[in-house]
Amino acid sequence: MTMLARLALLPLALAATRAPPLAAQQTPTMLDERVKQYDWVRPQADFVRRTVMIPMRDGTKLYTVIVFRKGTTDAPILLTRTPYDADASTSRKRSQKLSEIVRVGDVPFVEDGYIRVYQDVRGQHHSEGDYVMNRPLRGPLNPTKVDHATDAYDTIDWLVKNVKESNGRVGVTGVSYDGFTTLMAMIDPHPALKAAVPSSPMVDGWIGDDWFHNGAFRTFGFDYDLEQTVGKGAGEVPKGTGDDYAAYLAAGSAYDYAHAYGLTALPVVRKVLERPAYDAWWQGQAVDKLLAARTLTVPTMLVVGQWDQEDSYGAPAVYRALMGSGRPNAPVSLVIGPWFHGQNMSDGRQLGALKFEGDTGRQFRDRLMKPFLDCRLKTVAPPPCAPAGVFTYATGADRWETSATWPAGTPTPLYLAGGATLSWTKPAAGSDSYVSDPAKPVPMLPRPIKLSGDEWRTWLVRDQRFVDGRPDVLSYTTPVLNRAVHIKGAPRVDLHAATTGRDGDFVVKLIDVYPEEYAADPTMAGYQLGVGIEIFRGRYVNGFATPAPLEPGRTYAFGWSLPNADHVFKPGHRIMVQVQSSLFPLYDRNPQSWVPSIMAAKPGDYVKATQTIRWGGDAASAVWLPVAAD
Ligand code: PG9
Repeated sequence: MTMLARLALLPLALAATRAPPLAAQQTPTMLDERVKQYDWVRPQADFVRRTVMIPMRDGTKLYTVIVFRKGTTDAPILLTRTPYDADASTSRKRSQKLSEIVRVGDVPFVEDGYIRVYQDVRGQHHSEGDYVMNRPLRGPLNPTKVDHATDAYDTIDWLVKNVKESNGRVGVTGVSYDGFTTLMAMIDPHPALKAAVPSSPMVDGWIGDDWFHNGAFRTFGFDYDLEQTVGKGAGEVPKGTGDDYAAYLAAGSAYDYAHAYGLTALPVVRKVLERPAYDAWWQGQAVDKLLAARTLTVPTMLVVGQWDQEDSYGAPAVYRALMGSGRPNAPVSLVIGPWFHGQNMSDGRQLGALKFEGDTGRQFRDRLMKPFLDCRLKTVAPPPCAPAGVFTYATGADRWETSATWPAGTPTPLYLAGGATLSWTKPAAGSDSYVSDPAKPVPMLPRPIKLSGDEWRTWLVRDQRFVDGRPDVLSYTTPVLNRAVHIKGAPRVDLHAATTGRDGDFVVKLIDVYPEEYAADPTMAGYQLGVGIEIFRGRYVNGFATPAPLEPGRTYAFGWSLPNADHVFKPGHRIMVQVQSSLFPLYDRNPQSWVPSIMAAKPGDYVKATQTIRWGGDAASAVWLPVAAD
């Protein structure tokens, strides 16, 4: 053995002769095999993935992930600011292929040389700072100097100055909360912001987006609050795996439920429970109102799903606000597709039992979203920009349509009438009644109910025959249609109703009834497809900011809109309107006695009430359908 080899063995030899320390003699240890750092992006990857902490104007640094194909230069940036984990948004799979690490909806963009950027919003995941749900615009509701508008501005400024592969032009996009941050970026925007595509944005959480609909509280938000403010994985209220209907009914009021599961410890839960009416706090956050008060400078494509179970209100409301002044200063388009919440950015071939002509999500991205962005963000051979418009998928007819304005139909009354019928002409006066019992609320789905996963995504298109035979659900139906009825807009409910209670909810469903014989797809024979379902909390009949008890026996004219739709009721089908007084457990139960806040009702407050729906004569309940002149 050479001298060198012997020297190399010397330490081992010495160690063998040295008596180990006493502790080692008693507690043998092994090598801790955990590794602190592993970079899953390998040199052979076909993409670049950078993570940076971008400083905001107040010094807070926001974690930002930048991905693009290797070799990219002079490229547009597409930015999303999210509370849903920027890292996860850019590592769908741990892969060395760009098309596998980004989300399905992002593939066409990164494949065509876009720089895709995701950023954790202030206070979430790897970003610094405080997290405030839907952080209001700086001003009366936010005393600080920072909000999502300033954070977007500072982020865009840093990106165009520090990402050398950028061409200096930025688009923002996102779904739901990310649609909200997209809209906020349009307020006092950075000059490099050239286009915005807000999808299913949270716009007005009280009137028609996540927290309430027309004043009726949505219990779905409790799980979300936990996930967003306690931390990832905490997102399920620990109510067990049983029927959500039973769990909420057993708990009592929304406050009782929140208290039972410790949710009142969450500031965001307390904020909502303390504000049942549409007060200045809610009104001050309505993004459509914020945008209507400003001059739009960023070309915008608003997107929503016709069966969006979370934020069906926001995009059409912003469209109305931006178009309200006649012609906005920048192009504004609206897209309504046959989708659940956010499905425009994933597979759009099917929704529940409904099958469409191809992948409508991909069609939207390829034919509408990408051309809208390309023409404004690319500097190398950008295509010409198409005119703004309203692009809707006509369900029932299964075709894309373009309209110059929206709504694109003429309000046409479909009157409730005697014999559980619907009539295009005003009938003679009459009425129907039912007993609404808060102890037996009308379920939103067949039980057992789970307000999560696919059941949650598709509940709006579920066959409504499961409520057949319930005495507290009134159904009114047309004869079989001998011509198509095509609606393009938001049907308007005009319900003349009285209650023996001091308060009451009313739910109206507009339903497409398929023929009992349906050779095209026998599984759809007799299907009762909800085209629009919406609730109205009766105490707000005089105004959302001024709740008041109802006078027992007095007939009120309750008015509200159903979600926007482009739908064709085909010949051979029938139109049905259902009326009921609960939709549980998505909406908390109305006790039907008068209480200051329904969310804090006590067990003794819940009383049965007889609801009387009047039709014809001078109390002609109707659904005003936006009928298109096909
Ligand atoms: N629409 C989602 C949501 C927000 C708030 C409560 C419940 C759901 C979202 O913004 O992601």
